[in-house]
Amino acid sequence: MKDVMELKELVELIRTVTNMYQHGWDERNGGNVSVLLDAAELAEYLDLSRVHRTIPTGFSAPELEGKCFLVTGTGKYFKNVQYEPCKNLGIVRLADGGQSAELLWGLSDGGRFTSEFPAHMMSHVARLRVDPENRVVMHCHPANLLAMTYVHDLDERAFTRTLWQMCTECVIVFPEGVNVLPWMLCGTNEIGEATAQKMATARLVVWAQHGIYGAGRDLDETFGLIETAEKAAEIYMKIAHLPRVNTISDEALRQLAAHFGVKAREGYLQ
Ligand code: 2HA
Ligand code: ZN
Repeated sequence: MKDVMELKELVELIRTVTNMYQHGWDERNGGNVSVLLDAAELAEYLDLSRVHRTIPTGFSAPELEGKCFLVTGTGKYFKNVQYEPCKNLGIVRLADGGQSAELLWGLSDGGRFTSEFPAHMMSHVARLRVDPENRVVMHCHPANLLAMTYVHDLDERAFTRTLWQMCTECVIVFPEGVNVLPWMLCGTNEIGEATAQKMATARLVVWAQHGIYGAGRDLDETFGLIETAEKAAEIYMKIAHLPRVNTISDEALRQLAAHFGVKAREGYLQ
């Protein structure tokens, strides 16, 4: 058996959540991340017949039957993950049509996976339908995106257009735009279902007055999506109260999309 601490996704997740904490996106126990693992590869690191505990999930997701995920634990602080990964993270395999999670590694103090497990698992299902290579779902609380949801129209087209106008790179990084959910109670199957529905058309979903969800093929892509949207929101919060003298025009956004070979969300440019 190889040492699980050398599993690439585990090494990268520890670095990523540490970085997220340092960015100020994950105060206290804020935020959660899940990474879909390759079960055949995981079998080189763990005895997959050895289930430590079985934890009910409270929802069903037949598409995820037998799939293994590396997840952050509920109530765990991202700042502590690098020092005690085995206590703060877990590797689970979904069973019984997604209704239970078999703990294969981690959560060594008897803890559970993230309280946002429904939103994560349902988002994986939604993203895998549109991109079979999607592996990561990430949630955090970046201050400027949150601030923006207090002062900006939550209409998805308007919200996206503002972000695109704040930095030249935005339309290239997230040409499909950003979807937005109004404030909803977190940690529930309802917000999980609503998030997954929004994930069908975009890799970024803002939770108004709470935070953001990102999805992508790896941790770098997903972190980078949130980082770019948060940077744009930061610029917006710096200028929102000032007279706007210049902007990035729709014609410029069209040129960017054409030059970099991406398709801006249908109907979002004038
Ligand atoms: O505490 O961020 O949304 C973790 C969260 C809940
Ligand atoms: Zn949260």
